[in-house]
Amino acid sequence: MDTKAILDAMADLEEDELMEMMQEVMDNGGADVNDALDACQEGMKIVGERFEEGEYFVGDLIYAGEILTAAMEIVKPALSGDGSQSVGKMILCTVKDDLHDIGKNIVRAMLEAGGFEVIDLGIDVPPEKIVETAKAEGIKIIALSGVLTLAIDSMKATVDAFKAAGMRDDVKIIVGGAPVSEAACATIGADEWAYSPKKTVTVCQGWAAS
Ligand code: B12
Repeated sequence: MDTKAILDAMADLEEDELMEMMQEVMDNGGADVNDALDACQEGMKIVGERFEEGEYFVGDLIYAGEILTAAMEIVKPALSGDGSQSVGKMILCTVKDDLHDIGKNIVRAMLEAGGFEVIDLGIDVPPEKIVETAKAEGIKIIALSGVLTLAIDSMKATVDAFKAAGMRDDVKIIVGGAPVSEAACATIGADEWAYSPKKTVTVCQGWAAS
Protein backbone atom coordinates (compact mmCIF):
# COMPACT_ATOMS: atom_id res chain seq x y z
CA MET A 1 0.00 0.00 0.00
CA ASP A 2 1.31 3.44 -0.95
CA THR A 3 0.20 5.76 1.88
CA LYS A 4 1.67 8.81 0.15
CA ALA A 5 -0.43 8.09 -2.95
CA ILE A 6 -3.57 7.78 -0.76
CA LEU A 7 -2.72 11.07 1.00
CA ASP A 8 -2.15 12.83 -2.34
CA ALA A 9 -5.35 11.46 -3.92
CA MET A 10 -7.36 12.72 -0.92
CA ALA A 11 -5.66 16.12 -0.93
CA ASP A 12 -6.08 16.51 -4.71
CA LEU A 13 -9.72 15.29 -4.59
CA GLU A 14 -8.91 12.46 -7.02
CA GLU A 15 -11.99 10.39 -6.22
CA ASP A 16 -11.57 7.49 -8.68
CA GLU A 17 -7.91 7.00 -7.78
CA LEU A 18 -8.65 7.02 -4.05
CA MET A 19 -11.53 4.53 -4.39
CA GLU A 20 -9.30 2.16 -6.37
CA MET A 21 -6.61 2.30 -3.67
CA MET A 22 -9.12 1.70 -0.88
CA GLN A 23 -10.47 -1.28 -2.81
CA GLU A 24 -6.89 -2.59 -3.08
CA VAL A 25 -6.60 -2.38 0.72
CA MET A 26 -9.67 -4.62 0.93
CA ASP A 27 -8.46 -6.96 -1.82
CA ASN A 28 -5.26 -7.43 0.19
CA GLY A 29 -7.19 -8.58 3.25
CA GLY A 30 -7.85 -5.22 4.94
CA ALA A 31 -4.89 -5.39 7.34
CA ASP A 32 -3.74 -1.90 6.33
CA VAL A 33 -7.11 -0.26 6.97
CA ASN A 34 -5.98 1.94 9.86
CA ASP A 35 -2.93 3.23 7.99
CA ALA A 36 -5.10 3.92 4.94
CA LEU A 37 -7.58 5.94 7.01
CA ASP A 38 -4.70 7.82 8.68
CA ALA A 39 -3.39 8.72 5.23
CA CYS A 40 -6.86 9.97 4.21
CA GLN A 41 -6.94 12.10 7.34
CA GLU A 42 -3.53 13.59 6.54
CA GLY A 43 -4.87 14.35 3.06
CA MET A 44 -7.88 16.04 4.67
CA LYS A 45 -5.50 18.28 6.64
CA ILE A 46 -4.08 19.49 3.33
CA VAL A 47 -7.64 20.05 2.03
CA GLY A 48 -8.21 22.27 5.11
CA GLU A 49 -4.97 24.16 4.48
CA ARG A 50 -5.85 24.73 0.82
CA PHE A 51 -9.25 26.03 1.95
CA GLU A 52 -7.57 28.45 4.39
CA GLU A 53 -5.20 29.61 1.65
CA GLY A 54 -8.10 30.28 -0.72
CA GLU A 55 -7.16 27.54 -3.18
CA TYR A 56 -10.22 25.42 -2.29
CA PHE A 57 -13.75 26.66 -1.60
CA VAL A 58 -16.63 25.36 0.53
CA GLY A 59 -17.79 23.24 -2.44
CA ASP A 60 -14.41 21.50 -2.35
CA LEU A 61 -14.80 20.84 1.41
CA ILE A 62 -18.20 19.27 0.73
CA TYR A 63 -16.74 17.14 -2.07
CA ALA A 64 -13.79 16.15 0.16
CA GLY A 65 -16.28 15.08 2.83
CA GLU A 66 -18.20 12.96 0.32
CA ILE A 67 -15.02 11.33 -0.96
CA LEU A 68 -13.76 10.39 2.52
CA THR A 69 -17.19 9.06 3.50
CA ALA A 70 -17.23 6.89 0.35
CA ALA A 71 -13.67 5.73 1.06
CA MET A 72 -14.66 4.77 4.58
CA GLU A 73 -17.66 2.79 3.32
CA ILE A 74 -15.32 0.67 1.19
CA VAL A 75 -12.99 -0.26 4.08
CA LYS A 76 -15.62 -0.40 6.83
CA PRO A 77 -15.99 -4.21 6.71
CA ALA A 78 -12.30 -4.49 7.67
CA LEU A 79 -13.02 -2.48 10.84
CA SER A 80 -15.88 -4.66 11.99
CA GLY A 81 -15.41 -7.09 14.84
CA ASP A 82 -17.04 -10.50 14.83
CA GLY A 83 -20.11 -9.04 16.56
CA SER A 84 -20.07 -11.75 19.23
CA GLN A 85 -18.90 -9.63 22.19
CA SER A 86 -21.40 -7.02 23.38
CA VAL A 87 -19.69 -4.53 25.64
CA GLY A 88 -22.64 -2.22 26.29
CA LYS A 89 -24.46 0.84 25.04
CA MET A 90 -23.04 4.33 24.70
CA ILE A 91 -23.89 7.71 23.19
CA LEU A 92 -21.86 9.38 20.44
CA CYS A 93 -22.57 12.65 18.66
CA THR A 94 -21.15 15.83 17.19
CA VAL A 95 -21.83 18.70 19.57
CA LYS A 96 -24.07 21.74 19.08
CA ASP A 97 -23.26 24.16 16.23
CA ASP A 98 -20.81 21.71 14.62
CA LEU A 99 -21.92 19.91 11.45
CA HIS A 100 -18.78 17.84 10.80
CA ASP A 101 -19.40 14.11 11.07
CA ILE A 102 -16.77 12.24 9.09
CA GLY A 103 -14.46 11.79 12.10
CA LYS A 104 -17.44 10.88 14.28
CA ASN A 105 -18.49 8.21 11.80
CA ILE A 106 -15.01 6.68 11.81
CA VAL A 107 -15.06 6.64 15.62
CA ARG A 108 -18.51 5.03 15.51
CA ALA A 109 -17.33 2.27 13.16
CA MET A 110 -14.38 1.56 15.47
CA LEU A 111 -16.55 1.53 18.61
CA GLU A 112 -19.00 -0.86 16.96
CA ALA A 113 -16.08 -3.05 15.93
CA GLY A 114 -15.04 -2.94 19.61
CA GLY A 115 -18.39 -4.37 20.69
CA PHE A 116 -20.39 -1.25 21.59
CA GLU A 117 -23.99 -0.59 20.67
CA VAL A 118 -23.66 3.08 19.71
CA ILE A 119 -26.60 5.45 19.99
CA ASP A 120 -25.51 8.00 17.37
CA LEU A 121 -27.43 11.24 17.95
CA GLY A 122 -26.00 12.83 14.81
CA ILE A 123 -24.65 16.35 14.38
CA ASP A 124 -25.38 19.74 15.98
CA VAL A 125 -26.75 18.02 19.07
CA PRO A 126 -27.79 20.31 21.96
CA PRO A 127 -26.65 19.40 25.50
CA GLU A 128 -30.23 18.82 26.68
CA LYS A 129 -30.81 16.10 24.09
CA ILE A 130 -27.67 14.25 25.18
CA VAL A 131 -28.65 14.47 28.86
CA GLU A 132 -32.24 13.39 28.14
CA THR A 133 -31.11 10.41 26.09
CA ALA A 134 -28.60 9.33 28.74
CA LYS A 135 -31.33 9.53 31.36
CA ALA A 136 -33.99 7.73 29.31
CA GLU A 137 -31.66 4.93 28.17
CA GLY A 138 -29.56 4.68 31.34
CA ILE A 139 -26.34 5.36 29.42
CA LYS A 140 -23.09 5.71 31.38
CA ILE A 141 -20.60 6.45 28.58
CA ILE A 142 -20.77 9.56 26.42
CA ALA A 143 -18.42 10.38 23.51
CA LEU A 144 -18.49 13.92 22.12
CA SER A 145 -16.98 14.84 18.77
CA GLY A 146 -16.23 18.28 17.38
CA VAL A 147 -13.98 19.76 14.72
CA LEU A 148 -14.64 23.50 15.01
CA THR A 149 -12.83 25.52 17.67
CA LEU A 150 -16.22 26.56 19.03
CA ALA A 151 -17.04 22.88 19.65
CA ILE A 152 -14.99 23.21 22.84
CA ASP A 153 -17.66 25.58 24.22
CA SER A 154 -20.46 23.19 23.27
CA MET A 155 -18.61 20.28 24.90
CA LYS A 156 -18.23 22.31 28.10
CA ALA A 157 -21.93 23.23 27.94
CA THR A 158 -22.74 19.53 27.63
CA VAL A 159 -20.66 18.59 30.69
CA ASP A 160 -22.30 21.49 32.58
CA ALA A 161 -25.75 20.21 31.56
CA PHE A 162 -24.93 16.83 33.13
CA LYS A 163 -23.85 18.67 36.30
CA ALA A 164 -27.07 20.74 36.32
CA ALA A 165 -29.13 17.55 35.95
CA GLY A 166 -27.29 16.05 38.96
CA MET A 167 -25.93 13.27 36.71
CA ARG A 168 -22.25 14.19 36.31
CA ASP A 169 -21.04 11.43 38.66
CA ASP A 170 -23.18 8.84 36.87
CA VAL A 171 -21.50 9.20 33.48
CA LYS A 172 -18.02 9.05 31.96
CA ILE A 173 -17.41 11.57 29.19
CA ILE A 174 -14.72 11.36 26.49
CA VAL A 175 -14.15 14.21 24.04
CA GLY A 176 -12.32 14.14 20.73
CA GLY A 177 -11.74 15.84 17.42
CA ALA A 178 -9.20 18.19 15.90
CA PRO A 179 -9.34 21.07 18.46
CA VAL A 180 -9.36 18.82 21.53
CA SER A 181 -6.22 18.64 23.66
CA GLU A 182 -5.34 17.85 27.25
CA ALA A 183 -5.79 21.53 28.16
CA ALA A 184 -9.13 21.68 26.34
CA CYS A 185 -10.24 18.50 28.12
CA ALA A 186 -9.50 20.17 31.47
CA THR A 187 -11.43 23.30 30.46
CA ILE A 188 -14.37 21.20 29.31
CA GLY A 189 -14.32 19.11 32.50
CA ALA A 190 -14.44 15.80 30.61
CA ASP A 191 -13.02 12.56 32.03
CA GLU A 192 -10.81 11.74 29.04
CA TRP A 193 -9.82 12.97 25.62
CA ALA A 194 -8.38 11.25 22.60
CA TYR A 195 -7.44 11.98 19.05
CA SER A 196 -7.12 8.43 17.85
CA PRO A 197 -10.30 6.35 17.55
CA LYS A 198 -8.28 3.34 18.75
CA LYS A 199 -7.60 5.02 22.10
CA THR A 200 -11.29 5.95 22.31
CA VAL A 201 -12.24 2.28 22.04
CA THR A 202 -9.68 1.22 24.67
CA VAL A 203 -10.79 3.93 27.13
CA CYS A 204 -14.50 3.18 26.67
CA GLN A 205 -13.96 -0.57 26.98
CA GLY A 206 -12.13 0.09 30.26
CA TRP A 207 -15.06 2.14 31.55
CA ALA A 208 -17.60 -0.46 30.43
CA ALA A 209 -15.68 -3.17 32.31
CA SER A 210 -15.44 -1.20 35.59
C1 B12 B 1 -14.82 18.18 5.29
C2 B12 B 1 -14.89 19.50 6.01
C3 B12 B 1 -16.12 20.17 6.01
C4 B12 B 1 -17.41 19.56 5.47
C5 B12 B 1 -17.92 18.56 6.52
C6 B12 B 1 -18.63 17.37 5.90
C7 B12 B 1 -18.99 16.37 6.95
N1 B12 B 1 -19.99 15.58 6.62
O1 B12 B 1 -18.40 16.26 8.01
C8 B12 B 1 -18.35 20.80 5.33
C9 B12 B 1 -18.27 21.34 3.92
C10 B12 B 1 -19.82 20.59 5.68
C11 B12 B 1 -17.66 21.80 6.24
C12 B12 B 1 -18.27 22.94 6.69
C13 B12 B 1 -17.62 23.95 7.39
N2 B12 B 1 -16.31 23.96 7.72
CO1 B12 B 1 -15.15 22.43 7.58
N3 B12 B 1 -13.74 21.23 7.23
C14 B12 B 1 -13.74 20.08 6.64
C15 B12 B 1 -12.28 19.50 6.65
C16 B12 B 1 -11.65 19.74 5.28
C17 B12 B 1 -12.12 18.06 7.02
C18 B12 B 1 -12.77 17.60 8.33
C19 B12 B 1 -12.70 16.12 8.39
O2 B12 B 1 -13.64 15.42 8.07
N4 B12 B 1 -11.49 15.58 8.71
C20 B12 B 1 -11.22 14.15 8.65
C21 B12 B 1 -11.68 13.46 9.91
C22 B12 B 1 -11.42 11.95 9.79
O3 B12 B 1 -10.87 13.96 10.97
P1 B12 B 1 -11.49 14.45 12.38
O4 B12 B 1 -12.82 15.03 12.19
O5 B12 B 1 -10.45 15.26 13.06
O6 B12 B 1 -11.71 13.08 13.18
C23 B12 B 1 -10.65 12.25 13.63
C24 B12 B 1 -10.14 12.62 15.03
O7 B12 B 1 -10.29 13.97 15.34
C25 B12 B 1 -10.88 11.70 15.95
N5 B12 B 1 -12.18 12.07 16.48
C26 B12 B 1 -13.20 12.68 15.88
N6 B12 B 1 -14.27 12.74 16.68
C27 B12 B 1 -13.92 12.16 17.82
C28 B12 B 1 -14.67 11.94 18.98
C29 B12 B 1 -14.07 11.32 20.07
C30 B12 B 1 -14.86 11.10 21.33
C31 B12 B 1 -12.72 10.92 19.98
C32 B12 B 1 -12.07 10.35 21.16
C33 B12 B 1 -11.99 11.11 18.79
C34 B12 B 1 -12.60 11.73 17.73
O8 B12 B 1 -11.06 10.54 15.17
C35 B12 B 1 -11.22 10.86 13.80
C36 B12 B 1 -10.55 9.80 12.99
O9 B12 B 1 -9.17 9.72 13.26
C37 B12 B 1 -11.63 20.38 7.79
C38 B12 B 1 -10.13 20.58 7.70
C39 B12 B 1 -9.38 19.62 8.63
N7 B12 B 1 -8.13 19.52 8.44
O10 B12 B 1 -9.93 19.00 9.52
C40 B12 B 1 -12.44 21.69 7.65
C41 B12 B 1 -12.59 22.60 8.87
C42 B12 B 1 -12.84 21.78 10.12
N8 B12 B 1 -13.77 23.37 8.53
C43 B12 B 1 -13.69 24.62 8.85
C44 B12 B 1 -14.69 25.61 8.59
C45 B12 B 1 -14.29 27.03 8.87
C46 B12 B 1 -15.95 25.24 8.10
C47 B12 B 1 -17.14 26.18 7.83
C48 B12 B 1 -17.35 27.30 8.84
C49 B12 B 1 -16.95 26.71 6.39
C50 B12 B 1 -17.92 27.78 5.95
N9 B12 B 1 -17.34 28.95 5.73
O11 B12 B 1 -19.08 27.54 5.83
C51 B12 B 1 -18.32 25.19 7.83
C52 B12 B 1 -18.88 25.02 9.26
C53 B12 B 1 -20.12 24.23 9.34
C54 B12 B 1 -20.41 23.89 10.78
N10 B12 B 1 -21.21 24.70 11.46
O12 B12 B 1 -19.92 22.89 11.29
C55 B12 B 1 -12.38 24.92 9.57
C56 B12 B 1 -12.58 25.03 11.09
C57 B12 B 1 -11.84 26.21 11.68
C58 B12 B 1 -11.94 26.17 13.18
N11 B12 B 1 -10.80 26.00 13.79
O13 B12 B 1 -12.98 26.28 13.77
C59 B12 B 1 -11.49 23.73 9.08
C60 B12 B 1 -10.37 23.32 10.08
C61 B12 B 1 -10.89 24.14 7.71
C62 B12 B 1 -9.89 25.27 7.83
N12 B12 B 1 -8.61 24.95 7.95
O14 B12 B 1 -10.28 26.42 7.80
N13 B12 B 1 -16.37 21.42 6.52
